[in-house]
Amino acid sequence: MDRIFSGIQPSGEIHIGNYVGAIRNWARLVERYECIYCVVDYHAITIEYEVELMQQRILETGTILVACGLTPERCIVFVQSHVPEHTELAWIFNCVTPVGELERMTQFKEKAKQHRQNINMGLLDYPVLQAADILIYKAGFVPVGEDQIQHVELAREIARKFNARFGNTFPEPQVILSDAPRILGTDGNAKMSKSMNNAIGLLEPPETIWERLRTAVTDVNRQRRSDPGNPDRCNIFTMHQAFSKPDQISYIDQNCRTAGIGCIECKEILFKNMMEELTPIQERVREIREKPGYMIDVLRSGANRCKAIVKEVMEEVRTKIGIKAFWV
Ligand code: AQP
Repeated sequence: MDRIFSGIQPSGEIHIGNYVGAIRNWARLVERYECIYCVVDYHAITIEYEVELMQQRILETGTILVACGLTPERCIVFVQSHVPEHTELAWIFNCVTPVGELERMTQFKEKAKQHRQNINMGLLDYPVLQAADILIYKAGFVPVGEDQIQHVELAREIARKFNARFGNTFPEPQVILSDAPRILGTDGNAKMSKSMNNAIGLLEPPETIWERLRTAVTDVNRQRRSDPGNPDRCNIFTMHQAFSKPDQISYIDQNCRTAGIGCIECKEILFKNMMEELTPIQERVREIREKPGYMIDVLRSGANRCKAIVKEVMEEVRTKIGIKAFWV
């Protein structure tokens, strides 16, 4: 079975962009692949964060993954820092990665603008650690949202450079995109992000979710109820494509263009469909939270399963680069 790896940062509230862009797809892929999913806490410390909240966020992120169907019976879920070989391999990859490649990464440029007061090495090195996360499992596929395509391309390049210098070791991983690889925020402008005030949280109560949808930007050219709209320019329509049934999607497409329905009616249909999908997840999250120690066991056994895999790969890597303990 081919192996899949992907990760999510515990950098804030998981939102519906993370869900339809990544997590929901991860759950679908467990049937066909050997899947390893990771809460990437070392990535999350590359921006300012609240130390006292981190442990809780890591646990909460893992809980959401399990509640979305990524149970330990179907795949591995673990925390990046629990398997320190990821950072060891990142250091080795640093030594084959040109700095110029990292400086041209779109995410680095955007984050550097957002965090001018803290443009640290970790922010620049982020994709190298990501490459190590993927390649340490020799994963062939990486299911991510559109924003991560460039980083996976870099992981391929790092694999090529390592293989060329030290001999064939790593596969070149391919991206798998979901059917909703880019959801904009409620501002209808920027990518929905944990760190921006434009997200709809997966665990938010229905009243809050409705309020965010009700006020979300639609096609800006549709000023009045009687104006025809353009679904291709409307982020609510993109969300319909992720949450609504095919007949509803074509109903909305046609009736938006002819002003047959207004934006509020369109949002009400979306809200109903969204809650149908989110309510069972929210319930499962509550159930998991009530089982003391359950998540700790999931994450501990996930880390142990990963350690068995990475031990062999790191021995191979250390040998190939000429650095290994003399007694091994
Ligand atoms: N808006 C989005 N639409 C589709 N997919 C998305 N993803 C993130 N935002 C969207 C995908 O979710 C997975 C996990 O993302 P992440 O937590 O590792 O990092 P991120 O892309 O940086 O997510 P955020 O929410 O934007 O967080 P911050 O604000 O902390 O940077 C990835 O597969 C990502 O593509």
